[in-house]
Amino acid sequence: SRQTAVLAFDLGAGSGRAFIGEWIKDEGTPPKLEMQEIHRFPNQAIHVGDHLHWDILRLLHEVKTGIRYAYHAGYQPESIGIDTWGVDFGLLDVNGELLGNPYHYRDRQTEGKIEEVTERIGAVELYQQTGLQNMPFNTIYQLYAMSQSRSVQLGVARHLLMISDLLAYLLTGRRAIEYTMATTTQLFHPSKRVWNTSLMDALSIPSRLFSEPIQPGDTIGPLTANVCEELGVAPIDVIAAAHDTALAVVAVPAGDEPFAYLVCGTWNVLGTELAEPLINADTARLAFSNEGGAFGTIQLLKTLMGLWIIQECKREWEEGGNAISYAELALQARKAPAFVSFINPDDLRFYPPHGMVGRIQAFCQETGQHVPVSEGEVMRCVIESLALRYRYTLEELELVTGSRFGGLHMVGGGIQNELLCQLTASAIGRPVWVGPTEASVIGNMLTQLIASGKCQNLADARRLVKGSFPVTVYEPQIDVPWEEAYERFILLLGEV
Ligand code: LRH
Repeated sequence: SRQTAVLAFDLGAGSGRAFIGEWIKDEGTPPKLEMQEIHRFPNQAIHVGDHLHWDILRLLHEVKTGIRYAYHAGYQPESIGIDTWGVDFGLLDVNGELLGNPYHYRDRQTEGKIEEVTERIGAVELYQQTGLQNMPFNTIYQLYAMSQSRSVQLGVARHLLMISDLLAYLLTGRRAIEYTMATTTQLFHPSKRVWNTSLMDALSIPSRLFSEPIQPGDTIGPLTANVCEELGVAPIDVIAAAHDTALAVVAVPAGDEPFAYLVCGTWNVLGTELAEPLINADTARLAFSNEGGAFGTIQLLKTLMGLWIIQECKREWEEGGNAISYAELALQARKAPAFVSFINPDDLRFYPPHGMVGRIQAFCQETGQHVPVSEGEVMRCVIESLALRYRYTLEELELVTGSRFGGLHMVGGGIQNELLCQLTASAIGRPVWVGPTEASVIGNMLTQLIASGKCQNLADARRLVKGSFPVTVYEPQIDVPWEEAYERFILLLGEV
């Protein structure tokens, strides 16, 4: 058999993971991808003074540890890919030194900045030029906030790198900004596919920071001699992976037909793959993003509240002395009565950390609903609301694209929540096809395999996913009054 090993790092807001992917080709059978977990580590946001930061040096350390572990486990990967969440960045000075710790996208410096920027640019113009949903944490608002507060770092910075680019730079010494990550900044022109320097000028964001993006699969460079010596490894090439969301879509086991997907993690990203951006009055009104996908695709999507609410509730209960597992929470949610109270999960009040249970209760109180108290009641309320929100967004997606999707592909860590998958199928009244879980990791591996010629293209890569990982189908339950629940939920979206 012929074998190739690649090493993929996928860093999310809660944890980072390293996996070895082995591409295996035996005589007479289609190739297969097998994966092996090498390392897993927490990613912890840190409050410093008034700000919330990522601990970038700890993350660098963990990535190095992952490389070392891969060697210890007997692998000699051909290449390494690192992917992370979007929008966040590090700034380098003229000597290439990192200026400070990157801000966390939940840092409060961006509060009110959507309103200020919209005031300056105009809502219609802003969407026309960026094709992106206005999320308060988008890079544009972070940089605008820094510029407004006369950030010294911003004043002396020469280069901006997104978090994945930054980690690659700290390992290789090569500065490159990858295209799909660039498209999460809201400073990139979606159809011209260049940096929007006039928008930067209008907001006093220095355009000198941004270099021409490279594409997923392009080589960034080999590990530096220092890193090789420190880790006792060969100068392996680091390959540009892509935005974690873009990579998760690469790993959706879809065929040739248009498909809808939900990437389920701390965030939920619901969308469809297109060849060209779709920017019109409907996509503007409904706030759909045109993010760059891997291999020339455009991802028309909406970033929705994800499992963050559940993660925060769990943490709060734990801190209150009630250490309860996800499995136990799911069990209690199953037992709790259905359709009692709903929240609008995308209400901005649910974005910041701490006090989540109280905020859910306040929402229910303000909207005249039963206030959930037990863990099971709170979970039931959140999971049903997420499922109803998916239906709402899927219908919006169908409205703007004119497609009717036969079902929904669900990928990402959140699909381990079986109740969420089942309730989603029921809420949308169609099947959901669930898997794979480690979609971003797999997409990362596929990008490396396309770069080395083992996979021909995106369609070929998706065939490899289908041949290598199982998909679970959830059918909608029809004996439950979802329609009535959905009507109540829609009323609620307008209310707060
Ligand atoms: C998901 C994600 C999403 C957004 C958010 C900040 O991990 O990348 O697409 O960009 O993080």
